[in-house]
Amino acid sequence: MKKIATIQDISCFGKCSLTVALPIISAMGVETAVIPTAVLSTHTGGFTGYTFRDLTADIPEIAGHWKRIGLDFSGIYTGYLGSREQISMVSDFFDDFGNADNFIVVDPAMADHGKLYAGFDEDFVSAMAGLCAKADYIIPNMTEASLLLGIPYSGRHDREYAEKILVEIADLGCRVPILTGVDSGDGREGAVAYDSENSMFYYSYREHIDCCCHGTGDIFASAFTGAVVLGKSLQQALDISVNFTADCIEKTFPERDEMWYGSAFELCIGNLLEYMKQI
Ligand code: PXL
Repeated sequence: MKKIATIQDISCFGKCSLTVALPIISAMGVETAVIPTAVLSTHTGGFTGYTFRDLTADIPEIAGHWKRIGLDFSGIYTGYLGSREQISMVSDFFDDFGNADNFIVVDPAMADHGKLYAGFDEDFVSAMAGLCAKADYIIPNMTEASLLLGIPYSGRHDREYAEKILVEIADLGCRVPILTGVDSGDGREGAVAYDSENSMFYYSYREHIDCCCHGTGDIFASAFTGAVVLGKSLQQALDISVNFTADCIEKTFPERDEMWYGSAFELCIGNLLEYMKQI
């Protein structure tokens, strides 16, 4: 059975990071080993007064034990990280567990809609850029991509701009950057990837839905990582994760007042498994 190690926080309520990655990747039939970086009572988007238990000291302890018992993984996937210290530990984890037969996905989850998430600053952004340089795949949104490049967030989301940004991000060191939230120009929205090894772009779009739910970046990255581990090509993995994410947003749309904190991804897991068969 294939195994993925994923390193991110547990937001106990709010559906993101590990509470999204674990069910989605497991449902795909991939064993999911987790290193929780922190336990929060809720995620930080839209809630106030949340608790935050820092688990930084546990990261090298867990990794050290895993090393001693000889674990290895087909994929390593990181999401929201709480501090520069955690980024540096995750970077060590990549050195210890990354190899020629597996791959690393970094979702630089730190910003959206032109703004950094609460608690992050420029130093955090530059540490995250260093981590991205070690990854095979990174999955920023436009805000995160602008931060990684040190350019202002322009609000532009079109394909031409996405291609330009992707080439510049690849120059930072990552093999395949993937931008989410790209506007196709004909009423659709999706993701564009750039494989810097063959200089090819890959596109996948679905009809634009005028609803934005928290945690969709985590849904996309989880499905993408699971699909690549299971042997899907870059184009297939993009199509699977774009369609699954769009389904989740569509399902949430009628319930958006009640579901303002997350998406109804649970109702779409069957669709994901169908896409895995069909695509
Ligand atoms: O979905 C990204 C994410 C993950 N974890 C925590 C967050 C966020 C986004 O706000 O606050 C704790």
